[in-house]
Amino acid sequence: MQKRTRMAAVLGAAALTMTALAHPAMAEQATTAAQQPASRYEALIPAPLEADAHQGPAFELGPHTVIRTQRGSDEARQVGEYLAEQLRPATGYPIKVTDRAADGPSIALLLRGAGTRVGDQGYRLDVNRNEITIRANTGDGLFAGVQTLRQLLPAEIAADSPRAREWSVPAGRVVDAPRFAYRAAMLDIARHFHTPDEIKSYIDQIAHYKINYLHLHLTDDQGWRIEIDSWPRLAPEGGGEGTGVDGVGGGYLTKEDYADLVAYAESRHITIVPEIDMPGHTNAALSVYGELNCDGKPVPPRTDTEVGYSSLCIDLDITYRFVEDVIREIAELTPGPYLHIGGDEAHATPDEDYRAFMQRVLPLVEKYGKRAFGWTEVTKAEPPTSVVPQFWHTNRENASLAEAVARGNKVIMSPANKAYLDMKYDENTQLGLTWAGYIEVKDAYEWDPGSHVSGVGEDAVFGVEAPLWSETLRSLDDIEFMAFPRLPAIAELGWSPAESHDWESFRARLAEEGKRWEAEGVNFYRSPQIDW
Ligand code: TNX
Repeated sequence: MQKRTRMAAVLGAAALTMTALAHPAMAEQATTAAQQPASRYEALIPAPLEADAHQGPAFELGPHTVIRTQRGSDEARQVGEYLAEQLRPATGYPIKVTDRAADGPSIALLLRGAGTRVGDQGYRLDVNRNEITIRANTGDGLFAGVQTLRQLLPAEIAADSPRAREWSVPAGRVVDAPRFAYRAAMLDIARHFHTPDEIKSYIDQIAHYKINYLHLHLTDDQGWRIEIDSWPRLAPEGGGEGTGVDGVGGGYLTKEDYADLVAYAESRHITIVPEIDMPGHTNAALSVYGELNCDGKPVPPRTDTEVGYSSLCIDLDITYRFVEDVIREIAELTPGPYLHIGGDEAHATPDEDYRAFMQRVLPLVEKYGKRAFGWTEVTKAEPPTSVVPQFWHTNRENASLAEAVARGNKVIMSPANKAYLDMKYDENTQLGLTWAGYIEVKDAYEWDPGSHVSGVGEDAVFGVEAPLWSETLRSLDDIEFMAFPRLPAIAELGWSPAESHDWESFRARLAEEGKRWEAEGVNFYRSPQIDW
């Protein structure tokens, strides 16, 4: 059977269900059977552009398997080393990486012959008995292909110690490329600090779903979490012990920590987008440096979860010296092209002041070589078209955003009632908030970024992002519980073709993915919507 596409699997499932209806005795068994993807090519998350399982023998990963990377390419070599690291613990095999011809069974990572269809982030993967070949035009594409390959292996490949079993990859082919170039997760390390190790672990997790940006929310009312040399008390005092929600979220990133995170993310083909939220959400800074307040006096630090009460002082010159220093230092530390300046919920800043502030600050981002992102409200300042508003509201109409799009701005889609990973799943969820409603897995999955907000069509979508705010989150376990399985839903909306969108298919694939999370020890929410 050459052409076993996902569509065929869906039709197959429908046929099975119809048979079950005709024979009630079969119903229970058939429902379970319909849940099983027909092959691992139909279990991929995010769903690829095209995938076919082929008849014929599988590739068997064995003790002599080597990874052969594009001769002379450091990038391919690094992806090869990464893949070897993923395969060694569970198999116990040495998995050598070489750029020479290999005589044994090999996994080839090549930067030629991929074709133009896969673009600069996609890949082509071919599996037969003798060889697995991933071809791409870039290292990013090879890395994406490697994530697919990890999912084609048995779930136990995610275990961290040797498992005695066979490691086969069924024969087949994938041709893949993303719907949107920007696919992100956001982590709030201001409300509760999360350590570099926790952030790295999250980076590893999100990379598996072909997320390619991590937005770090570095500053807020309850904490300032990044060292700034020209304002040296900001981080140690604004991010020290006793800061954070309920006073138990202290900690901050030194510049070395941040640079190390940037490099780690890069090794996972993820670009960091730093956010310094302003002019609201600034109580931490205002509590450390009295001179930033209109009356010159520091405000008391806050550890509650109120929003919208703080504002930088719009009329003071020192405000712009402060903002420029921070933007300059963050831009210098950040190789990625984007810098997020927040701008949300500035309820304590009158509209006219807000516009004046943004009109002075947006050019500073450009001055230091970065493209500015801002939350939806940034559109109130009628920003230049290079500025990317991030839609977070729950309403599907937003006049100011639609006007920005009409002027030419592109938009990041993260509607709070769909994409916010910090909303509770249901009334029984211990962690999380409820202001945007409960978000079960199906709610997170069932929306279309290309038509969600009126006036914001597919062409106006810059990308998709899943924010995780951490008012209620402390540990990595907490982060994982809220992110899985909803993060993969948002990742699929960012990567997979709109035509492939299918809840029944997605929930069946998630059930398979649950086995991987179990093997890996990921703390995920066992949603009753999924037949785990
Ligand atoms: C709203 S959405 C916020 C954050 C909160 C979040 C909690 C947005 C841009 N601002 O300050 O942490 O809700 O869900």
